[in-house]
Amino acid sequence: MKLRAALAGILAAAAGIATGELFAALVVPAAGPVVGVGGVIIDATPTPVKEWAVRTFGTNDKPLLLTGIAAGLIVFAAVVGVLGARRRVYGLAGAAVLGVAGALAAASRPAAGPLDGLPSLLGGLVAAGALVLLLRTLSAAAPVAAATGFARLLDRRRFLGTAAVIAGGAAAAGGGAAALHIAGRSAADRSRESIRLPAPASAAPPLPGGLDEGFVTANRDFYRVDTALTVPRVDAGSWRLKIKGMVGRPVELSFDDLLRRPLIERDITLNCVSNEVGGPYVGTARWLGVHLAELLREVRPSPEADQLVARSVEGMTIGTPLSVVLDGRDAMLCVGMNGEPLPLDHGFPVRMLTPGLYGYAGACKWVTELELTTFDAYDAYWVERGWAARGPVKTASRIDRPLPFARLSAGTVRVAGVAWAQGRGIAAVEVQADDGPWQAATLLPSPTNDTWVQWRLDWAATRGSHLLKVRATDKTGAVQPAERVTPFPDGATGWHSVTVTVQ
Ligand SMILES: Nc1nc2c(c(=O)[nH]1)N[C@H]1C(S)=C(S)[C@@H](COP(=O)(O)O)O[C@H]1N2
Ligand SMILES: [Mo]
Repeated sequence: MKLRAALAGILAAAAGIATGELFAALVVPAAGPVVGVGGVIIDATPTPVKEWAVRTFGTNDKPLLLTGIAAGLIVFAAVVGVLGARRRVYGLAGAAVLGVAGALAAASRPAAGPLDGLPSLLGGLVAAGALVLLLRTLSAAAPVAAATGFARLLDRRRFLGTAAVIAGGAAAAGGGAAALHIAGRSAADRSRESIRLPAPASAAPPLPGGLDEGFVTANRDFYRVDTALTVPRVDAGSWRLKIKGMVGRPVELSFDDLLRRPLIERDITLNCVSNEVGGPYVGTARWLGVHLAELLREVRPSPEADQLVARSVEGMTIGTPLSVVLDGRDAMLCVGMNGEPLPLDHGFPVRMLTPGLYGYAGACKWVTELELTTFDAYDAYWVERGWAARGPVKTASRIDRPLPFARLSAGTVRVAGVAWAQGRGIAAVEVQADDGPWQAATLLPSPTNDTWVQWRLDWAATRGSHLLKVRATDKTGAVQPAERVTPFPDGATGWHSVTVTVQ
């Protein structure tokens, strides 16, 4: 009896959630209950926990969060089922809690529309109805002790029959919602595939010869960091960019308007402020886009404005110092990445990119609005969560070869890696084995100061266990600091090291 009641709770919740998801997919595609609740959890998660999750699970952090939500829901629904079998109102209250919590979560999302609470409310109603139907088959039964074997069998069949119908309905609704999402994704894919990017008016210089493999990061290997539980699917045809706020002449641009402007093409390294020393959240691509400073001058920013806030379709906000965007560097609105339209994951159809700033401070993906304002007047998403308002990248270097704990043979060993200080450029990289002297590595040519530099050193490896360390010096002459600090609040520092064994 308890088992069946718990199962009733779980099935009713599944039916409610699946109906809510189907309704959302049909009417308000970005407002599914699960994504709404997940988004609230992500935004409310304290920064240290978030950092730990990104560090520990990387890009798997989101599937893991969804699994966690599902597990929590199953336990909650089972308890509601058992309580509801005792007193119907407990069951109804449980369904109401689910529906209202989902609706509040959806309505509180930064990009929420007026209908976003509806899918969850509908889901709550369906869950309540399904629960009542299932519980009725239980309570209609004669007291178990008095029931004959035959009565008990009939009873169980009534429950199983109702349960099967509700499970089938939930599966159909859930399947329908999933199919609609896949169709939506392929609509965005089709929009992306139909785009022909114009040739740049100002092409990137050809890459210098003699680079090692991996100077440019392939799109599929490019790290991805964002708070979006599902990748926003934007149709380039209906995409618009508003430029507004403290400007003399606000404008609204379409994707074609952007493509009609002279495009620049640049090789730029992008990295995440959350990257640990030696970490993977850095990559280099050849970006194609509109020069942002030129565009901004046309809207005539007020001299009082000092912050450019980029807003994305899913409600992310990223604030960039206006002086940085206008100081002559190649801040861009990107439409292309490595010869293709931007991949969906990397901000299709348009993202911002500011060389020399961490992604959270200058690289808004799926951007749809640029507002000129002041730092006093507005804190962007990550700044509200304690990260530094301005995010210049710190000089960093990484050993990519040999791998940590590699077993090597004595003799000449090639040590190699990358170093970056976008905007300033890298002047030198040095490697130290144990307490030995710092040895100057060879720098491979780099096309501009906005990309990383590949370096290599042939090291005379002797038997034993060794600690290899790397440090870089930027072109202002500043040596990368040895002191280890965590990524929070404005980027990690410290020298990357690997331990190897030489036989
Ligand atoms: N809309 C949106 N843009 C965003 C983010 C995000 O969460 N949402 N994350 C930022 C961060 S923290 C980084 S490091 C870069 C990562 O860009 P990538 O995923 O293309 O590598 O995007 C930035 N732009
Ligand atoms: Mo980031």
